[in-house]
Amino acid sequence: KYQFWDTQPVPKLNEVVTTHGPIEADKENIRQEPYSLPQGFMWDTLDLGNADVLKELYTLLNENYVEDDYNMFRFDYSPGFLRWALRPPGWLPQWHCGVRVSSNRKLVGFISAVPADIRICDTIKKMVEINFLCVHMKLRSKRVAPVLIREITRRVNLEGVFQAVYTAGVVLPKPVSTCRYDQEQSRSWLQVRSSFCSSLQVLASLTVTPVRLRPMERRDVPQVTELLQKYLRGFQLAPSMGEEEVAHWFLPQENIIDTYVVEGAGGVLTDFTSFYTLPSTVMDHPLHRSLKAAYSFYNVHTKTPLPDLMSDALILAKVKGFDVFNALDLMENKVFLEKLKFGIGDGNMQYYLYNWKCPPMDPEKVSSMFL
Ligand code: YNC
Ligand code: MG
Repeated sequence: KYQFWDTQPVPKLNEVVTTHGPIEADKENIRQEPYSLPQGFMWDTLDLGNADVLKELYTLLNENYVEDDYNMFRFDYSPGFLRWALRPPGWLPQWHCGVRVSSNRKLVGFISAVPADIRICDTIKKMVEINFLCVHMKLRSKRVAPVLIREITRRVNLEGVFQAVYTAGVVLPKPVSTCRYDQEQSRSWLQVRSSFCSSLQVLASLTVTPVRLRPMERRDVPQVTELLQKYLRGFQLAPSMGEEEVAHWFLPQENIIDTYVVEGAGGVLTDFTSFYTLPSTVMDHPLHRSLKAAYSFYNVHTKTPLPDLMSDALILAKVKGFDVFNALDLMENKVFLEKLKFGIGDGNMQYYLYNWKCPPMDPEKVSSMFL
């Protein structure tokens, strides 16, 4: 049934997994030559430090990347966001893998890997996160995607890495967990708006009383790292981040990532909340062209109850001009999703591991956020 995926080191869909560990051993000899693309296409490593190249990637994704189930919205990742997402500590240029038309050099395909230490239950593994797989609409259903996946796998294997983590809206062999995503954004938009209305009181008081949250600063990196590491121990699938990674993923950047910390007595940080900016293009709509959406990232609490922390995050997002706030039902999010009257989404986000077997996990045990 799965012509490509049945050849890959992933569990079969109907397989009952009870063990933990790699599916195949690390390879000794890695193929040196790139995989062959169809005639007329060529590989090109994208230099995202070059503004023109970054713009090309932006345009490919803006016109061809993920849409919701009803083809009403398409993600509109900004160039700055893409640079942030694709150049974390340890990034490698050859893992920004593009496909161009040989004759006119038009960019028509892309796949990326970034390094990450991932803990699955009791094992921490050097892995990559695979993201931004995209094939131009005119090139669909021609089996280009499997070539992109094989090629990025080869380039990752060449660096001595043999496991990966990725998410997708589609069901493939075999999800390690299934999270619910609020994909019906127009509905959640209205519902978040009404929950904002009921929060206006709080909003008003926030402007006159000392604000509980303040933007994270560089000096907070050690404390935020410690808070995050401790908190993530409670999950079965989670990244393991040092200070360098935390600085990259959490220090606020305008229109990319927002992180707010709660500072208690003596300068001790007790909680933080973060969300990233990912607008969507509203397709074929005469009035609205773009939906400015915030996506919940990592929220860590030791003192502030999670619903209070998140209600402040919603207010801040509202003040910053976001139309909608989205969250998956993973980690402890269900606690505030219900309380803060989030609309229940009907889309699923599947979490996958490549070349690693482990029993399925409840979304509450998953703490690996994908951009
Ligand atoms: C998908 N999203 O089942 P079978 S998510 C993985 N992820 O294979 P063709 C996918 N595989 O069934 P098209 C997939 N979608 O024969 C489809 N497939 O075994 C499989 N959309 O290939 C599919 N981006 O080229 C089938 O399909 C085979 O032309 C068919 O291209 C697919 O980034 C795609 O949703 C998704 O741009 C590129 O539809 C295209 O349709 C497209 O004939 C819009 O492909 C954008 C979109 C996907 C976002 C993402 C994560 C990707 C993970 C890839 C797997 C990584 C494995 C680990 C590698 C490193 C290992 C190490 C170490
Ligand atoms: Mg294709």
